[in-house]
Amino acid sequence: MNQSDAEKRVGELRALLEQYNYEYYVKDDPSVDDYTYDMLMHELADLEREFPVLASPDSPTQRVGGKAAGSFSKVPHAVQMQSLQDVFGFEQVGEFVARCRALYPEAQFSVEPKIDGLSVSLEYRDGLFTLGSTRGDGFVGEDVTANLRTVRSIPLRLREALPLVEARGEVYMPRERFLALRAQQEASDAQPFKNPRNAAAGSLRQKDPAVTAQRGLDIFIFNLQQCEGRSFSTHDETLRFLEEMGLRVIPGRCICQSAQEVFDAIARIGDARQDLPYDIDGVVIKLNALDGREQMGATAKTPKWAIAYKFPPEEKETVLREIEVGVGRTGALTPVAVFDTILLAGTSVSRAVLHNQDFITDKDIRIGDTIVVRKAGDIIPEVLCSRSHAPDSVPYKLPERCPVCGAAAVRDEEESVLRCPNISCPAQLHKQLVHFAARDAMNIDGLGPAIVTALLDAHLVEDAAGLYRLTKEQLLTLEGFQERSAEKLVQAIAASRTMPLDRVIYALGIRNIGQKAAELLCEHFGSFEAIESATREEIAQIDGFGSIMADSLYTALHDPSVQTLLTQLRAAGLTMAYEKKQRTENAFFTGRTVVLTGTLPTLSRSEAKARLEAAGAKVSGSVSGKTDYVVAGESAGSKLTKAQSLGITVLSEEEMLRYLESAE
Ligand code: 0OX
Repeated sequence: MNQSDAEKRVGELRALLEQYNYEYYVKDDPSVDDYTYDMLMHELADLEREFPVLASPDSPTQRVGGKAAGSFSKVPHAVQMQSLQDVFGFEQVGEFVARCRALYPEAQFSVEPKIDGLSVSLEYRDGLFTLGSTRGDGFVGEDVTANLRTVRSIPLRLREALPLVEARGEVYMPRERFLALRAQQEASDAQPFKNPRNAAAGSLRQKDPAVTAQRGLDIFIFNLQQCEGRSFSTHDETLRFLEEMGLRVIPGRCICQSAQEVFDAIARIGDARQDLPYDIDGVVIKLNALDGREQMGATAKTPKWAIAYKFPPEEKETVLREIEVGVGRTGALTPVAVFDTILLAGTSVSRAVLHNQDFITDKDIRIGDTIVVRKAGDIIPEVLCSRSHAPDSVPYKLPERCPVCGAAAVRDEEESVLRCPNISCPAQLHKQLVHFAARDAMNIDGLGPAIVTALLDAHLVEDAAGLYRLTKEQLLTLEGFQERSAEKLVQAIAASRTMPLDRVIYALGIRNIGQKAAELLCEHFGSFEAIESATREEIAQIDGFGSIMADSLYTALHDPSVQTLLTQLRAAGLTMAYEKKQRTENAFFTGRTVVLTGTLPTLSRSEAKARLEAAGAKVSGSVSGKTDYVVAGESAGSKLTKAQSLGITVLSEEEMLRYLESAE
């Protein structure tokens, strides 16, 4: 074939493949089978290889053509990507309708499902897909073009080559793809994504577009951000235009006039929710007239011409098969409901904590009951109530004895918790040792739950002090240990002898004494001897300590078994020295409140926290108006969304490290 014939055929093939792609991914109505599609794709790829001058970035062969990027560059949005104001009741929806109607008595509304994914902008110049970006803070996002090109329902070329079209949509992961990905992650011991939204966000932020391509992401378009070469008067017209251009526009929307019509549309979308192959978390109601957008105006982050009605937390019925009783680190016996697996708020759940006997008795939850389980977004699932008892069922009573060691359980009246009082209970010991070795405690690398089980089963250790007597030869008797791994563990244990005092106190796993409390204690008393001889009252006077914490600590330190352990730990060579934390002033972080969320690429949560605190930041667990920065990693969920909706600056780990280093 000569070049001019090839050029002609390449043009035909591209047009055909674009059409088939559109039918398959956008219209969900293919006219050819996969085999024919693949044959044509191969023919095109072969021709492009043979005639490299014919290659083009918008060719259907080039979806996964982009390079793996080191990081995503920032892109300013020409038109702000606003977020929506959430409302939770029909009353507020009615008020919104009334506000619009005050300006436009004939106002019409576009009522659309609210896709639970992440918002992106797609920019087309002269008909070609030139830039795809995340929302970021609404003003500046990240360039994820290479990854978005792999999303098959995003056309690389629009049907008409207008100078500029910028469309906004929601990238999401269909539920089935999410479940398959999760199963795969669980099988390979990778940290699984919690829900389809996190999975979509994580997949879109992959460094390698080839990985994104495999994740099966999809998109629905819901807004025209800007357009040169056409003008419109309603939102509905813009969506129809975007559809004509070949984009996959949000389905299931309708135009309503009265408040009642809007309520009915919300109810209809809510009823159909279960049957959709993707998650929606509410309904968006928008004023249809575009000139009304300017009239109504906006707050700093949200338009006044649209609102999001959020669905109440999802609830489902299931059958309670069993109540498992777990033994916690401090001996608390915790009942856990084990029920037939259900899909709730996008995640499959089969367990929920039942807290204590009072919780079970109040709700009269019995084994075999049909129960109602509820889950809202990332919130932990909970058993709401029992709907009906199975025939012959009896009220459930927690066991009187520890299910692991058989010791008679005692009731801690203050906390209405049942406890195993035996501090040598294997279940408690296991959790204590895992806690002792944890990264944020004694940081003994390589001493995880499985090895602790092996050590306890082989009776090689009986308490934390025993770890320091372990020899390489003893470890070699355990399955899975080799010379190198045994040596490494012995070294890691030895290295932990010089851990600062606050880490040792935290590692003891005393009830109510967390990392912060241990630090406060050390800062206040300066040495272990001073802490040991302090009275209950002296401890309670520490700023940040309450009487419960003081009681807990005092009781533990005067418990003969804890005292023996401490004596043995000292005999084992633990230095238990207090190191005053060096605080470096940092222009960026000192005095700021920072929230960490998601999995950071290189640092553990506790390492990141320590670095931030050393720079004078306060690290908090929840996002609020007081938060200055949110540092977000992979699979960041509701905290990130909340930060974005509050307009809080979101940093990547890389940025956090850069700011830490620049001022250290
Ligand atoms: C969605 C969705 C999100 C566009 C500009 C302000 C309102 N998640 O499905 N946002 C919007 O509209 C925004 N519509 C939607 N359907």
